[in-house]
Amino acid sequence: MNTLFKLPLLGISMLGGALLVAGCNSAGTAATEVAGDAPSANRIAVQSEAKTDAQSKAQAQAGDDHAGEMGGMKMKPRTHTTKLAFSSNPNAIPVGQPVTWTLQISDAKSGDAVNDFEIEMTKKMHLIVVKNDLSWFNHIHPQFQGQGKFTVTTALPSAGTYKIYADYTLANAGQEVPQFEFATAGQTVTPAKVSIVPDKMQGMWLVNKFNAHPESEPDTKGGAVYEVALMPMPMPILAGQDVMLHFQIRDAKGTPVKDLQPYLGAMGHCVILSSDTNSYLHSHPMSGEGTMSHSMGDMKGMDHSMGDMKMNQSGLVKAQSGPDVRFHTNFPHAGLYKVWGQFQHKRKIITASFVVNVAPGQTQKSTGAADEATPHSH
Ligand SMILES: [Cu+2]
Repeated sequence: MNTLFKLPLLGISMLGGALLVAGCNSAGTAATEVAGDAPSANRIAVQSEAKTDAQSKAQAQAGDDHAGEMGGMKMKPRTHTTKLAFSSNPNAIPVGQPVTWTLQISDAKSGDAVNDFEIEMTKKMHLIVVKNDLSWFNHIHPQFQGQGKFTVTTALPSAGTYKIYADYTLANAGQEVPQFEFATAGQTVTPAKVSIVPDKMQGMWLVNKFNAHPESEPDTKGGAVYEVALMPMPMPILAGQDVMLHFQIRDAKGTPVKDLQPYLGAMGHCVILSSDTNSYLHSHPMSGEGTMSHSMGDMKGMDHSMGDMKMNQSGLVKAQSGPDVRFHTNFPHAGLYKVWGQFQHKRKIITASFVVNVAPGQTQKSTGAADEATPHSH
């Protein structure tokens, strides 16, 4: 696994570059791209040309079950970089009403539509939508319409600034996650005032309760209550070091749920954002290999296949399991992060969120840019 740390570092230094542009298409909806020269009032795009190093590591580690493919993807030369143009109809997005969003992906240099999307976790695009104070989260799947175009119809719960992370993998360029900010109707894009506080440990665990909801409808009330526990290992979490995020899904009374259903081809999904909203990590459950190298007492009797993916050739998971689902990740910087784990039970989605504090790693320097230029191998 150490070899993963020696891979070229791409991307995170590019996250800081925000470019603004507005344009109009013939349908009367405004489109905003990540590259261009005219500023826009309520649209801000932040292009991440490549995944962060931490993402590479998290993905590679999470991808042990198809390590050859993941390894090959990492080494693949980047033949092109894409840009995202976001538009909506209507252009001013009213709160609480379904609006159709269009995400146009094109080659950053030529402007040509990009079409070589690979299917990752059953989808060509995973779109994470957050309010930019990290108080609200959604995970939706725009439909590919051809010619680089994706559309999705979705609603936003309250007025303010939202940020999207369009997570896709290209056959000829690997994974890219352009970010984009926009405001709801009548609002202007305002910088995030994220005031998250770390969840308190209860012994080894962070424990919160959540209501299950229909897929991609986080605001639908009335779902069953679940208790979800998260044990980060080791504690404290250190920047630049591998960490395991061990989730345990329990019912409202605290009884472990042993019949979790696969969700999007995995036993769970874990999305992590830094409190400045710029660092995006998306992790999939660990494979069986090496996952029991830590032997916590509370894991006694745990089936070794729990939380592990058993892929068939079409990449779909067959197993049903629970209550434990474990992810490997690696936080790039010290600071606060919000973690969302998503799991499926009885055809409803449990979105469990926690705030964790990441302490400086041993090799971490004080300047952000330098951190990313220096691989942390211990
Ligand atoms: Cu997804």
